[in-house]
Amino acid sequence: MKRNLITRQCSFISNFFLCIGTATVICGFVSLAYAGRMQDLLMASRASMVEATGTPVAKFKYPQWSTASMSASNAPAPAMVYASSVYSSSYLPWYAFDASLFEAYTGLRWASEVGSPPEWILYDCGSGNSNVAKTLVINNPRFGNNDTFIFQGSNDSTNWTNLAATNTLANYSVHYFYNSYATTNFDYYRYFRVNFTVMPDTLVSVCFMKITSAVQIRPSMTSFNTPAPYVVTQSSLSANGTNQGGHCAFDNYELDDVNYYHRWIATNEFPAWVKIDMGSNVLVNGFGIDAANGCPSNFIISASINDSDYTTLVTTNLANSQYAMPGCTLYQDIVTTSTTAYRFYKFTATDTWTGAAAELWEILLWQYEVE
Ligand SMILES: [Ca+2]
Ligand SMILES: [Ca+2]
Repeated sequence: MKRNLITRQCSFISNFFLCIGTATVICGFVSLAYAGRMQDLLMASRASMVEATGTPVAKFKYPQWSTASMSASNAPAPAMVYASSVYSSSYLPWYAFDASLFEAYTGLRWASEVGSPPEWILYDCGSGNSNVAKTLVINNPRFGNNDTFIFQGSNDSTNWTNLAATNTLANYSVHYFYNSYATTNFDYYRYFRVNFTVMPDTLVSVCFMKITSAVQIRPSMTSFNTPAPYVVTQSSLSANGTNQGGHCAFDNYELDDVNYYHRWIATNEFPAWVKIDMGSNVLVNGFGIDAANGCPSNFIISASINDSDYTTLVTTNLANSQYAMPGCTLYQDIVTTSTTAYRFYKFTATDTWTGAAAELWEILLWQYEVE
């Protein structure tokens, strides 16, 4: 059964992505202007995952999987998202899976009705599909202060197995912060849900969720070198405002109420790059990218063991496309087949869609386990 699942996944990927040589051509795109608002985003077709070539081809212990970027409760098929209740038609469950990170205050989110727990939100992989979940990413809610939840899996949507320990989302004063929770159960399930069992505010609200078979392997950086041994450097820094250093691309914040921006923004010179030193060689074969105004159109992800000799892992060249990628306004997964552990990972923009200074709001580092 697992072989069938892998075959299905590979067939899907091969149909969906076009890979040429060691370069990568991004085949998914979003039909939006970078400055579009959330409503515009919802009209967009979603590029949920981009595959990059690399050598050698990895043999992954579990299929490289993450939840789709939903554009409706049942799109893209066969995935479906639903919940125990909704506050109103303005707070639909699939809004939690629409891949927009930086919308916690005004953007689209799922909200439950006002009532008593439990309330839950459910992702269905679709008939005949099942996957392993190793990480749940969920942002703190705008409403739903200190909600306690349990992450669960099921194959009949009736009998549920706990996949991770019970957790509590932090106070919504930091509701733009998003967290990664590792699971301890690696069985295959069709259904995944987050079941809220304690709701001090009597309702729960979630802007962003992502479930994946990868492990998030970097911490939340609170300065350029905290926590050790991680160190973030950059080619240049804009002098505009605070919280725009390179480490802000690795801080798990999109925005906050006080300082607003938590992003890296360079001066208007190219190439512009931000780099993270992991302190030791670590395998990274998946990247989650999110950017906005200065979204790179020409973008390279490279890696090195000595900070001198760099190997290109991902290259995009979409200078002639208005659909700038990667991660332009929407969170986007980029998956590689790299099996090599590197110490330094570098993210270089050689141009942006608008020609404005390069920005990267958030870079997640994923590791899909290799056999
Ligand atoms: Ca959302
Ligand atoms: Ca950030």
